[in-house]
Amino acid sequence: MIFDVMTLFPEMIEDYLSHSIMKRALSNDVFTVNTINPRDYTLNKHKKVDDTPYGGGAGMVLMAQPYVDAYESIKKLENSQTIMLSPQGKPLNDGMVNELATFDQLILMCGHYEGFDERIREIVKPREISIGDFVLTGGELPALCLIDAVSRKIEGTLGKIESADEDTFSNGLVEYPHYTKPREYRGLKVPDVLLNGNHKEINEYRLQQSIERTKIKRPDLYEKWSKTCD
Ligand code: 58G
Repeated sequence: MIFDVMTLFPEMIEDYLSHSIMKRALSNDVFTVNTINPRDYTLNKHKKVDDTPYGGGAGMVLMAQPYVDAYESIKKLENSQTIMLSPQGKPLNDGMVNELATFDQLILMCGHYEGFDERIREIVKPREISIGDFVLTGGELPALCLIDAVSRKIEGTLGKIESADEDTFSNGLVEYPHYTKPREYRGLKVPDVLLNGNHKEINEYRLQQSIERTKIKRPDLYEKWSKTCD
């Protein structure tokens, strides 16, 4: 899988991906991340990528030409999709992440300032995705959220031990509580059931905990989950 990230700040993308599990997956060629900087496609001598809005108002708007030319310079694979990260997009969820993981290439468009000249949308016609109902100063964090969430669904990113299908949301429930050493910390003990080696009992306990916690912490998810159970 290839992620092509259009961004004015490629270091933001590269820095995050140079750590931990992302770094391991990249060095194992599980997926590839390229950055494309629209500033490299400017035609003016000051490499200006933004300008004041027609009609007035605060802030700057990203100019169409550098973004469109940068977009057109990207080699498109057959099974490819272009995504603009924006608060106007459809909110990302686990189902969408699974669907996005079926593409061979995702082109991610990150904006800044007050957003994009509308003609970028009209020409590129990207799918718009949001990571939640709030506004950020740039699309890089949402792009990284998407890359992280999608890449961990790809075979080879996570180890067997870190498997994604036991996680919150894959079964519609939040996760059960986890414990590690020591057996007692500040008088708080690890539940006995986790120490007895009976895996049938452990699985039952964990499922019960997942259900209870979902009911309390995420009643919205619990409603959905109980409906899929009838
Ligand atoms: C309004 C404001 C429209 C994604 C800013 C477009 C991107 C939040 C999300 C923008 C983002 C999200 C400029 C900065 C997009 C542009 C970017 N903020 N919720 N900000 O996924």
